[in-house]
Amino acid sequence: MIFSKEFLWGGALAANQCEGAYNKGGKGITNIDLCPDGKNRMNILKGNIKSLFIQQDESYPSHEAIDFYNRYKEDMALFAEMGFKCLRISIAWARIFPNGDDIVPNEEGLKFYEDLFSEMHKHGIEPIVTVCHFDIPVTLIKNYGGWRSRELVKFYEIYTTTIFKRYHNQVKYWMTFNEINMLLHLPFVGAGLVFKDGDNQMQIKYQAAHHQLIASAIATKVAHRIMPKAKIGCMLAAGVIYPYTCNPDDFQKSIEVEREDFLFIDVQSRGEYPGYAKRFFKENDIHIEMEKGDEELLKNNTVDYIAFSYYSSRCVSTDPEILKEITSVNIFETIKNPYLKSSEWGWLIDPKGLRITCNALHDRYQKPLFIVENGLGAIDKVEKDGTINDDYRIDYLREHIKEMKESIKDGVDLIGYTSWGCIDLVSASTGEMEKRYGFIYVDKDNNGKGTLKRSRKKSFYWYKKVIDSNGEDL
Ligand code: BGP
Repeated sequence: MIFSKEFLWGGALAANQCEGAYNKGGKGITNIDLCPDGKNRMNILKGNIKSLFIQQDESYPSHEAIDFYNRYKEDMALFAEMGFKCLRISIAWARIFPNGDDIVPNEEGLKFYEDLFSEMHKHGIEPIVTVCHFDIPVTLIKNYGGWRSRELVKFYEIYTTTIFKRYHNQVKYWMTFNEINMLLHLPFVGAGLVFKDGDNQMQIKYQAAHHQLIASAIATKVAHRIMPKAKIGCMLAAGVIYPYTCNPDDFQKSIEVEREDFLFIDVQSRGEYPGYAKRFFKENDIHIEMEKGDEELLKNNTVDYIAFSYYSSRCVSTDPEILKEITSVNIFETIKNPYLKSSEWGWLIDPKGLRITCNALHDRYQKPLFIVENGLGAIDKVEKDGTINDDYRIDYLREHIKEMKESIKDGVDLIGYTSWGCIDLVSASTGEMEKRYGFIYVDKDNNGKGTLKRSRKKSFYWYKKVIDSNGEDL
């Protein structure tokens, strides 16, 4: 048996992509509630187009999503049927503090997650909780400029302290920010940043990143005080970066690109900005404004485990001719790797890259690792008899789990695996419903039409078998 008896098998969701009920239960509006589907979406996610009010002629996928808010009991029963040991969810900040800067939390929101956690425990499912998975109360963006303002540190501290106190008996595993490095690529999503012409975007992004890193360290400190047994993790959008050739310039570039992401985790796990970051800031005229005590705070409050998402590897080159071949995986740019196939959305499929990524993170941080997102976004076809034969998804997951085994044999301390979108949900990048990741199909299309009925795909039965056999029967 390669996986330990305690290995946490499960699935992962995010509030803004599954809950819906965007204005119910006292919840406030968030940045994600203002990201419509359609042609402007990507520029809004990047902070290049400002979208701070709901427009009547737009449609917003997060508003209904898959209505998990009202249907979670039914969904939990299905997760339990698959044998889930854990479920990763996120708390919507705006359900707890609708504006973000409210004095008193919203009891209805607090109660919602308390009931959700009780329902999980009823089924023996351990909650794995992301404190902030992209959604930020929009008032914090309108009145403070999102994470560019240091004031958000205080609001985040009040929010996290509130939920840690309320759920300390129900939740042991926490993550402070989902894919913290996403802030560099989708700044409106990752940090509520909207840019004006002439803004020094790099300066604003790295200052916002510093605020999040400080907020994360404070939350880690508070969590350890309130819940001595809790485990607090950081969360990285990960994936090995290959040099396109053995030209040393290509290799050096791969290191530099990888460090853009590692920078965040180096701070959260090792407790300080690495030397390469200082050089990068200096050479790019970036000045991080720090307060007295920031360095000690970072040093003394590092995370307990490293969580990460892995969908794909990337490949970089310094050759202008090769650079013409650029495509994108997730929202990252990459050279098309001739050794790899890609998904219907062009994301490169690289199971071995997962083993390489696990080993790199293990070698670098020597802390437990948790794969909290992995999966294949694909179009599923419902057959006349109602079956959904998603063998492509099973193949993808099987090959990745095989490589997880290899990494455990390599000595990596892997504590769990939650595949992304274990029930179909809204795509973060495109807003589509038909980019599906789930073991459970949700009857809803890209136009928002459908009954929202849930049904089991072929992969549902396969994953149940995987969990039953603790990863032996793939
Ligand atoms: C990650 C996010 C998730 C999720 C996933 C898949 O970056 O943490 O929220 O959505 O990517 O991406 P997409 O939904 O765009 O297919």
